[in-house]
Amino acid sequence: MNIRVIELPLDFGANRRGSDMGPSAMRLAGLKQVLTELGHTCEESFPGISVPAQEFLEEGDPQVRFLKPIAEACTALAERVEQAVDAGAFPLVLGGDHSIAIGTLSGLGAAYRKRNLRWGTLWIDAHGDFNTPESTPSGNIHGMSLAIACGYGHPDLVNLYGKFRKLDPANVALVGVRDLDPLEKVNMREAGVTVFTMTEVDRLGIAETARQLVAFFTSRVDRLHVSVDMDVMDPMIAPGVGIPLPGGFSYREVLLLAEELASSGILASAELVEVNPVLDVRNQTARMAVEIAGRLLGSRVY
Ligand code: DIR
Ligand code: MN
Ligand code: MN
Ligand code: MN
Repeated sequence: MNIRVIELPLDFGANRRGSDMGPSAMRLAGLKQVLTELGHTCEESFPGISVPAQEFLEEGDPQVRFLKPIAEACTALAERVEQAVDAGAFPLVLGGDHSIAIGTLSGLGAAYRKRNLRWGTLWIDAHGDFNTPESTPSGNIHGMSLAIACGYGHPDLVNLYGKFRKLDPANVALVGVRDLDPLEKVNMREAGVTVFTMTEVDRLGIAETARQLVAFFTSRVDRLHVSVDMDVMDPMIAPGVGIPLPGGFSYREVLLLAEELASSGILASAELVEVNPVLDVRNQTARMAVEIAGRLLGSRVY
């Protein structure tokens, strides 16, 4: 496969700074080597997307902090993601905080719409990222990105890269969820997304959860995108994230899930976000992210 790595070093969407260094940390953790050893060709999207320094920007509306620079960067990302799909490549997007998914999902939405393909997204995250400017307790856009792609939120972001709904919430599943805001839950129920909370994962076990997720997507879409927020992991393994939350995926659980998704036959793009080297211990969160990418792209023990 030809994998196109697209980096967006942007950390305006969250409160804690430093996830802008995520792409560099994942490169350092050997991403390119892992992918090429699997037999893939690996190209970088060049030139990279440049992001202004946060210190010199106005925060703007406190309910949608840094709306303007995030919209600009996400528009540039959407173009690159669409071009990658057009070129027949597998877009692998590296963040950055999770607000960058607005760009990724917009680019995918545009690319699949013109091909008349059904597509879905698996959101692997401790959070729902389903807030709107009305429901958000923080004003942080990384807590809104999935809602935006499904058509709920600030019009400048919902209509970014075209006035159409980028992603059908009926084709969205979340897994690993263990922290939702009160009104965010209401938004999610209204939209009708499918949720596997961490409690559900505990009940079913990871093998059955993965089986049900693969069945969900293969029965309804032609193409699957996977968005991995590293805070889904247990902080023991991945401490380098903005909001470490106890009770996350174990090392083995996430790799099994990634392998099963890879075997689904419909996985067509992926995204790794919220790696924060400033908060990390010896780059282990980036190394975990690279292992996940490897399994998603075909790495197997035997
Ligand atoms: C919280 C935290 N739900 C918010 N969200 C996220 O600010 O909207 N943390 N996404 O990673
Ligand atoms: Mn997230
Ligand atoms: Mn986040
Ligand atoms: Mn999260």
